[in-house]
Amino acid sequence: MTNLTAFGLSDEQQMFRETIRRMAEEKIKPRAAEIDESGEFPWDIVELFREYGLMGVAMPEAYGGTGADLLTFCIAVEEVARACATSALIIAAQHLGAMPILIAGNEEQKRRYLPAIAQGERLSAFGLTESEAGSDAGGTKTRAVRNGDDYLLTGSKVFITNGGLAKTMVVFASTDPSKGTRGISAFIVELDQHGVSVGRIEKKMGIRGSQTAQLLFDNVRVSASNRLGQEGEGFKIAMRTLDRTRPGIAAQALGIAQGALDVAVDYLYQRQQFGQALSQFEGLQFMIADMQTQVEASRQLLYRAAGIIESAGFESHASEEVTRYSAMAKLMCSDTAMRVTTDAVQLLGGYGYISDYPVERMMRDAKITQIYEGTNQIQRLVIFRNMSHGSV
Ligand code: COS
Repeated sequence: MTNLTAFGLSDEQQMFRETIRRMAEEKIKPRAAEIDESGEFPWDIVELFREYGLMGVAMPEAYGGTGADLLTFCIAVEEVARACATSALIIAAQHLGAMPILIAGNEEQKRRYLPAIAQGERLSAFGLTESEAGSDAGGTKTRAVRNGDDYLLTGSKVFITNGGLAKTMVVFASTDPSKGTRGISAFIVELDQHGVSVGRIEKKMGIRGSQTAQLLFDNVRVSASNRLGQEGEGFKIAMRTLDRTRPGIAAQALGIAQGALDVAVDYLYQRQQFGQALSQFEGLQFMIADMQTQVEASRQLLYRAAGIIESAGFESHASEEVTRYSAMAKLMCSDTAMRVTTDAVQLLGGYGYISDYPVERMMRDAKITQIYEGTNQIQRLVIFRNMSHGSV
C-alpha cells in the first residue's frame, strides 16, 4: 500500500518535493530579484530544469518526459514559484504548449514534436489569444485557408508566453468563420519559418523575466499533416487543454502565496516594535492565521483537482468534473495568492513596499494568476456551467 505522508502525498512525491524545494532554495531564490529587475528570460534556469527533468515533468516517458503525474507536476511548479514565479512559469508554459499535442496529436505528431519539448531543447507556446479574442476565445480571427496539401495561416496572436523564444507553437485558427467555435482548427506550427514574425514584446507588472509577445503570421505554410484532429475540433482541443493546464497556474499562485507567507512569518519574529516582536501582537497573529488557512485550503483543493484530472487521462472527452475542479483550483489559488501577498506587504509595512524584500515582487507576480489561462470571472462562469444539480 502507498504510504501517504504530509498533505496526502506518497513517499515518492514527498521526496520529490524536498528535492525541488532544496534546488529552488539554493539555485533559484538567489536569482529571483535579479530576474525580475532585468526582465531578461533566464536561460540558465531552463538548463537547470533540464538537469532535473522538469521541462517535461508530466509528459509520458514514451515522448521524452519523466512520466510523473499531474500532482507531482503541481508540486514542482509550487516549489519553484515559492522562490520565483517567473521560473515556475517556464515549467507551466512548456506543459501548456505540449498539452494540445498530448491530448489531440496522432502518434506521428507526438513522436515528432514532444521529445524536444519534454527535454527542453525547444520552448513551446500556446497560440489562442488574439487582440479581439481574449475571454471570448471563440472570436478567433486568424485564418487557415486550405492550399493543396497545406494550409496558409494569416493573422496575429497576442500575449503569447515564450513569444519570440518558442520554436514550436499550437496555433488556433478559423478554417470556417461561418461556423463560429465549430470552425476553429488547431495546427502545430514551427516558428522558425518564413512568414512568422515577432511583434511587440510586452512590458509587464510582474513575471517580468518571462517573455510575452505578439506573433504575426503572414501566409505561413503549414502542412495538413500538422493539423491536430479534424477541421473544426480546435476550440474543444483548446478547452480540454486549459482544463488540464489551469492547475499549473493554480500551483504557481499557491507557491507565490506560500513564499510570501514564509517571508511574513520570519519578519514578524524578527521585527521589534513597542518593545516586543511583532509576532506578539494578536492583530498580526490573526492575519497570519488567516493567510495560513487560505493557503492550506487552496492547496487541498488543488491537490484534489490534480487527482481528479489525472484519473481522467489526457484523452478523455469533456467531463464536467474535470472542467469544474480545474477552474475552482485556479480561481481559489490565485485569489489566495493576491490576498496573501497583499497582506504580506502590509505586515512588512514600509519594508514590504520596497524591493529589498521579495513581497512586493510576489504581489506583482500574483496578479497575473487571476488573469491568464482565463480570468477569474471566466473561471466562475465555467464553474457554474459545469455544475450539475446537486453536484458535490
Ligand atoms: N471541454 C470540451 N469541450 C468544451 C469545453 C471543455 N472544457 N468547454 C466548452 N466546450 C465545447 C462546448 O461543449 C461547445 O460544444 P458544441 O459546439 O458541440 O456545443 C463548444 O465547446 C463551445 O462552447 P461554449 O458554447 O461554452 O463556448 P463559449 O463561446 O460560450 O465560450 C468560454 C466558453 C467562455 C468558457 C471559453 O471561451 C473560455 O474558456 N474563455 C477563456 C479563454 C482563456 O482561458 N484564455 C486564456 C488563453 S491562455 S493564456
